[in-house]
Amino acid sequence: MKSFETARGAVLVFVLLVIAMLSAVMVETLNRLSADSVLASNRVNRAQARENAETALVLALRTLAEDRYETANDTLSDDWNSFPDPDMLQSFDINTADIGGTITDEGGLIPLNDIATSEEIAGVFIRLLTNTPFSLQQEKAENLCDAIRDWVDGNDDPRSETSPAEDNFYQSRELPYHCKNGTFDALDELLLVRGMTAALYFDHNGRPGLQRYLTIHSKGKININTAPLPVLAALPSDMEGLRAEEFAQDIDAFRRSKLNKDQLDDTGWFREELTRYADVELPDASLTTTADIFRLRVFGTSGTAKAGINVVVQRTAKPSSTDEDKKDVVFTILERWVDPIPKSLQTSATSDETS
Ligand SMILES: [Ca+2]
Ligand SMILES: [Ca+2]
Repeated sequence: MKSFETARGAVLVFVLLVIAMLSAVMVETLNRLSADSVLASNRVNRAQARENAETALVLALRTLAEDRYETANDTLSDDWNSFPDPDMLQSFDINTADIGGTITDEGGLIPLNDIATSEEIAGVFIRLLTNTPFSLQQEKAENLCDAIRDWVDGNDDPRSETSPAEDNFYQSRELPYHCKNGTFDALDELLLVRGMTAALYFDHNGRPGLQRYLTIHSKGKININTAPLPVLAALPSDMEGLRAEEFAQDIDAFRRSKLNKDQLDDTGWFREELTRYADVELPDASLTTTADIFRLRVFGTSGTAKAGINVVVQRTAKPSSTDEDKKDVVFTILERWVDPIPKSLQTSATSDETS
């Protein structure tokens, strides 16, 4: 009897062991299954987020296409500056939480390559450097401007005696490289130029970086209707410090009002509208009130996934050859990159200057 009970006890222990092992296997399997399904749902979310970002891009281009024939000027009260329009999203049955982004006019920025060839643009650049928030000494600002001109010009004669920036200088560095003697192909190239530091170029201790105010895409002219405040303040050649800042704020307040949009067609509009600035000296030949190159920073979300696309496009009007009333717009992509969006670029240069 006793041996029977012992045997039964042994069987029971064995069965319990088997059940315990099976449960462990099942728990393990279940864990793996749920991990797999989390992975799968993450993958689905990421793909959906990317698709939403592409949708955002299409809607941004549509917004710019519709704007092209609306008015003769391009200003901050245009629809593209408040992208995405909730009504447009609703008409396409798109959830406002799924897409977003900003559209900014590259033409509001200082065209980097023109610093080398235009006295007017070079003057604006130097004033940008000496005004707040950069507050560089005049000599340092002029040397940096000279170094940019030497970087682009085809010769090896340095413009500055105290801070020469031609091939001899770059060849004598610890890691030598050549002076380009050609135009900038990318904004980051500026980091190779004598006098340019990472602290000046990138956002630093809460101060926006110089890169926010320069462009290689737009050429020759600055749009006075969309230029960020520090660029506006750098326009007058007869103002500096607080007066220049006040000028920029007054211009900005006027140009942002939808009521004033029709007054912003001519580059000298403020001379009539804000008569206290009637005699201000501006680089008139280097100003414009229209835009044709835009930076689109759009994103899509799905669950916890987020995907971003950054594109610079040139907008060209192309009237239809067959139907006079039909007006087409052609977009040429000048630059495009996808995730990850550097944090420093996630807010636009024009919208964060209002404080
Ligand atoms: Ca040169
Ligand atoms: Ca030179």
